Amino acid sequence: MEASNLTLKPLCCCLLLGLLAFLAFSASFSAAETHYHEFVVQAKPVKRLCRTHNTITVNGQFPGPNLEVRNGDSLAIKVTNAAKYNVTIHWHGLRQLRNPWADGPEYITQCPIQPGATYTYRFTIQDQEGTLWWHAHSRWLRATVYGALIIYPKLGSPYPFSMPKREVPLLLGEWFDRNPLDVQKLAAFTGGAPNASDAYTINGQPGDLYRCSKQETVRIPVGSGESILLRIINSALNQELFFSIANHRLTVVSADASYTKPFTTRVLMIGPGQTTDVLLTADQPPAHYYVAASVYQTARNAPFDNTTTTAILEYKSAPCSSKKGQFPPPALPLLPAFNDTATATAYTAQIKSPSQVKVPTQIHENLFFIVGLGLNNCTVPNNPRCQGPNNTRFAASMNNVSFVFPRTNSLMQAYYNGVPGVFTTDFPPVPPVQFDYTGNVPRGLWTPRRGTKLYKLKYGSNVQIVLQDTSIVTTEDHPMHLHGYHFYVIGSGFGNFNPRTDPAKFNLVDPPLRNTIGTPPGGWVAIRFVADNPGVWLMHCHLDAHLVLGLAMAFLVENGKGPLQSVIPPPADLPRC
Ligand SMILES: *[C@@H]1O[C@H](CO)[C@@H](O)[C@H](O)[C@H]1NC(C)=O
Ligand SMILES: *[C@@H]1O[C@H](CO)[C@@H](O)[C@H](O)[C@H]1NC(C)=O
Ligand SMILES: *[C@@H]1O[C@H](CO)[C@@H](O)[C@H](O)[C@H]1NC(C)=O
Ligand SMILES: *[C@@H]1O[C@H](CO)[C@@H](O)[C@H](O)[C@H]1NC(C)=O
Ligand SMILES: *[C@@H]1O[C@H](CO)[C@@H](O)[C@H](O)[C@H]1NC(C)=O
Ligand SMILES: *[C@@H]1O[C@H](CO)[C@@H](O)[C@H](O)[C@H]1NC(C)=O
Ligand SMILES: *[C@@H]1O[C@H](CO)[C@@H](O)[C@H](O)[C@H]1NC(C)=O
Ligand SMILES: [Cu+2]
Repeated sequence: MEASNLTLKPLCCCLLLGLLAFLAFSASFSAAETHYHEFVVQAKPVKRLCRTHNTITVNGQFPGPNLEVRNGDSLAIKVTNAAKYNVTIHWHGLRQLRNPWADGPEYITQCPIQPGATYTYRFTIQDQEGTLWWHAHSRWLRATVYGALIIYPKLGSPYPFSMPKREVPLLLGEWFDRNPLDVQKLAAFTGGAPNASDAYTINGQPGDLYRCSKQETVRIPVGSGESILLRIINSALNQELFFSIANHRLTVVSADASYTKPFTTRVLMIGPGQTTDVLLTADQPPAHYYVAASVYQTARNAPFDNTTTTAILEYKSAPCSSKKGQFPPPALPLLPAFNDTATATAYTAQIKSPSQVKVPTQIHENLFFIVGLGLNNCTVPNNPRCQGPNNTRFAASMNNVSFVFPRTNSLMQAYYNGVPGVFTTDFPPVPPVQFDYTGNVPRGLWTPRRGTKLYKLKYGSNVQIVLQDTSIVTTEDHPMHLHGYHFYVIGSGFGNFNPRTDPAKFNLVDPPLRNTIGTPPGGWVAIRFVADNPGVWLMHCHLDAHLVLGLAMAFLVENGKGPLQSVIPPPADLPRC
């Protein structure tokens, strides 16, 4: 007995180390009203999957620092670009009321922070609480440049659920065993699909099921009977993910920093850009259990990363049993098949606001946007730049406009300063051609046109958008993200949206409030919001592989007439192109 206890000790010490690391991770909380942070974007050697890559990080950390603030706090984040690439930082899901200057998407609200330059993002959190995140918004840099942005309720204001014993941010990511910008560059050259990632990660670590990764697997300690809050963020570049924890039920309490009617589930589906907070009660026999995420893939005939990332939920009282002094291998949760749209759809449909909400009913702008891929034909055969299907290059569009990012100015700076020639405001409110969007689309309709087109909204107008996926190239779930706003998701369905019958099924009572929502593959989703935040706001697919192909558009929300209804003046240090 004695001897075996001794041999067990070093192993059980690992638990303690894991706990200490976890405490350090979550101890940076401060109740101060203004938070000042320095972000240095810099290359740093990072070893994953047995190889070391010079990785773009913030402050040498991968993932980057998690920020913890309270509703009502102000932030000033001085970003210094010590890397060799242009960069910007986006504060994903923050409304940035009247302050597009702090939003971050490059060439939309600001010019990039060039190597050697700095820019300080200054903003205030107004009436938002929950889990958001920040990430680079320049080409594919967000593959490694991201972190959590956790907003606690104001002091003295409790959660609408019982206080968890502990909170754990879990950032799901994708790791490429090469420079992600090279993967993007190669795809931009060939016109074909970009390479898939080599691993999924949880807080930057692939976990036990990958080569050279076992030592660093993320551990989540928990006491028997304790309740913990997991703040799950899908920061993966190009993949929707299923997420589950062996033997445990999860109670969803918030999504995209809006509280939800609590419901329990064994599996989550979470798209890039989305966040989901879940409560977990450690009510199972003390042991180790795998926390796991794997792909939900809807595009047909596309290669994808079919691996599974894991972390370990470790009960502190788990017996370090067995003769060899090892814990029994943790149980793996059963994850749905990669194409299990039925499970994804049933899960998403359960997300609702906690009680009745004020959905705009009198609609001033009734918009219908088709979203999806396309192909550009090439004339010269066997052109190395045309490695898409049958000598083509992939494209993507909304209402048949493939969005072209300006290069000489940002849209917001051009608008504010009255610089002509950077954009037009003729983005079509409905598809220029009507056809059977999810049927057998004639090949002649597959090629979008290019443009930098904005859609103008009057301040205060009530907007409804139906986002309709198409079957051009492939049907697919596109996680659509709107900057500067959150919106009610009032309905969704498969096939073509029917404007005569589908609105009768809209949920105008307790729809969820979100900032990112997926189009069901070969289906539609309807959203509503009030255009009460002036500025230029990007709406785009949060699969970066699609964003760079042009699956984006932007709204130009005009100033209102009231005193607090105009865009504030830009900060003096706003980067210029
Ligand atoms: C893409 O994948 C192919 C095949 O696995 C590999 O040979 C190539 O090096 C990869 N290149 C990039 C830039 O991702
Ligand atoms: C993905 O991996 C799972 C489990 O490893 C395997 O059963 C399945 O066949 C794979 N699917 C594809 C499409 O490769
Ligand atoms: C999922 O893919 C498998 C092949 O890997 C196929 O047999 C199955 O029918 C597909 N399921 C759905 C719902 O498309
Ligand atoms: C490519 O060409 C083949 C043969 O003509 C055809 O069957 C296939 O549908 C084409 N694929 C696309 C994406 O156009
Ligand atoms: C592209 O090529 C396909 C056949 O390969 C043809 O059907 C289609 O009309 C062409 N599109 C354009 C815009 O030229
Ligand atoms: C998109 O525009 C191009 C060029 O004007 C046209 O050839 C194509 O048919 C259009 N497709 C759709 C879906 O409107
Ligand atoms: C970086 O940004 C500047 C200013 O917009 C631009 O001129 C330059 O081409 C960008 N560099 C790259 C590599 O995109
Ligand atoms: Cu997409």
